[in-house]
Amino acid sequence: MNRVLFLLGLLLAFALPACSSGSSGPAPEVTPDDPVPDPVPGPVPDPDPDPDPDPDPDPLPVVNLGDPRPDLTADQLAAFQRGREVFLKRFKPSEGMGPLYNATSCKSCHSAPVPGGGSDLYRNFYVAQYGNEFFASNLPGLPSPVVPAFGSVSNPEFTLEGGRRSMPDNVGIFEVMADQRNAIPMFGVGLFELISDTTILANSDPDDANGDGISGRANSDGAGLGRLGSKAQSNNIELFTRAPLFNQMGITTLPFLGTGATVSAGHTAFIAQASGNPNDPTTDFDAVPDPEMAASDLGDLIAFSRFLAPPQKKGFNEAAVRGEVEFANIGCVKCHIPALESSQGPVEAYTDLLIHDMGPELAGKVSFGVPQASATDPDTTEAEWRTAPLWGVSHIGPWMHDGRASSLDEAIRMHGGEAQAIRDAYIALPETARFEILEFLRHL
Ligand code: HEC
Ligand code: HEC
Ligand SMILES: [Ca+2]
Ligand SMILES: [Ca+2]
Ligand SMILES: [Ca+2]
Repeated sequence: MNRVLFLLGLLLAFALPACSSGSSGPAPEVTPDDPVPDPVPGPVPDPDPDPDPDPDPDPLPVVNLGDPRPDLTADQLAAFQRGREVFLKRFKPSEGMGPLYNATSCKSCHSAPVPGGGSDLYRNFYVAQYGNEFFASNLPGLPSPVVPAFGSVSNPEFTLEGGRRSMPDNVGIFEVMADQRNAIPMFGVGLFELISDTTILANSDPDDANGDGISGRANSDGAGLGRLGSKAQSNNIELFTRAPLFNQMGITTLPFLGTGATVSAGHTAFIAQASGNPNDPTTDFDAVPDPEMAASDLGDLIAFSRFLAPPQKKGFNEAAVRGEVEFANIGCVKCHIPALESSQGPVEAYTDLLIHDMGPELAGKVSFGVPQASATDPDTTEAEWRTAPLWGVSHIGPWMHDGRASSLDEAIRMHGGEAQAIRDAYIALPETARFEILEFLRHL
């Protein structure tokens, strides 16, 4: 990992005011959300210099970011609306929040530009494990690689500084490996569940049989083929709701559908290795009896994530039309596939839902999931990332898995590894052509 960024990240994570809780005494009965004041507006999405002069002659109904999908039944819409309240709700310790947490609501991180979106850098958190390539383990006392920054813990391996946890350099003789994460937006993610394994695997080329330098491969959660998360490590929305509830907020739940929520059966291409049983209840050691969330609220929260509408394209101006052609010509579409077929028509997310080695600069240290076997890639996924969906991409900076890019142009220039040659082709373009590609991205 980039050492400077890592150190900067440490500063970001630990130097910001942690007025939330003193480390001594019982957790106060307040909602310690947003310990940091509203941030100075961070990197703003690139301004759109062209206000789309020619209106679409036959415009689609406008669906704004954060709206529900327009095709929902009345019951689904009602569940979405109730789920939105759960998503916005700040949980209190008396309601089960904690004892360890990074935030007190889903919206704390998925906030920009509207609930369901991304977040600024100050909300970044760490994932960490210790060990070596044969054996990697969560930090002592933690149920997952997510390292909660706040809350009380009795484990002496950790120190608490003003309520914020500090990351040890080592556990025993083993180095601690840590990466940062910046929230990724959730608009349209429910549609990823409707894309079949066959469709996803059709684009994978784990051994780079066609010799184009790109070996996209599928990831899995051990039971079902992955679609969600920065490493496509998770199969379905239920898992990606119960996990942040527990790991980010300390809210325990019973499975809603459990394995019944898995949207595709385990695939024989994968080693059978379960990475957490979806039928396990989550439990913790605070005074509030588990489960801490009613099944009805959990179901509604799942409905909210599942039914968020995908971002809607803006009518393309001439520059965006040319940019779309260049985006295809130089090969961005090899990973950012414009549309994948689903049971409800094409999903225009500009991703293959596969993971790619993006080179040493972007590589992390923590592996997630059980990837498709490959002759060219290791059995673990440290260096690989899911092709980021590009729909709505101009609304959700900062960019890349840890928010290290503060503009779209910078994000593209950071592509390495399998994307290196195509990144170089982008840099070699005349400036107008680069502008047109960015203009295209700003219309997605
Ligand atoms: C502390 C910040 C934080 C909080 C709080 C948080 N998230 Fe996230 N969310 C993230 C990050 C970071 C990712 C990407 C994680 C990864 O690396 O896979 C993410 C990813 C997701 C995704 C997958 C999106 C995709 O494109 O695959 C969903 C769904 C999601 N979160 C739902 C929720 C829900 C529901 C809640 C509340 C229970 C929640 N999140 C709370 C930071 C957060
Ligand atoms: C080899 C596959 C591959 C190719 C080719 C590729 N990308 Fe990407 N792209 C990715 C991956 C993987 C990520 C996520 C990396 C991360 O999160 O660190 C990404 C991220 C991005 C992002 C940031 C999105 C976000 O939400 O943070 C943009 C913008 C982008 N790509 C544009 C492009 C453009 C333009 C091209 C062509 C010049 C291109 N990409 C070529 C795989 C690829
Ligand atoms: Ca709890
Ligand atoms: Ca290939
Ligand atoms: Ca409890």
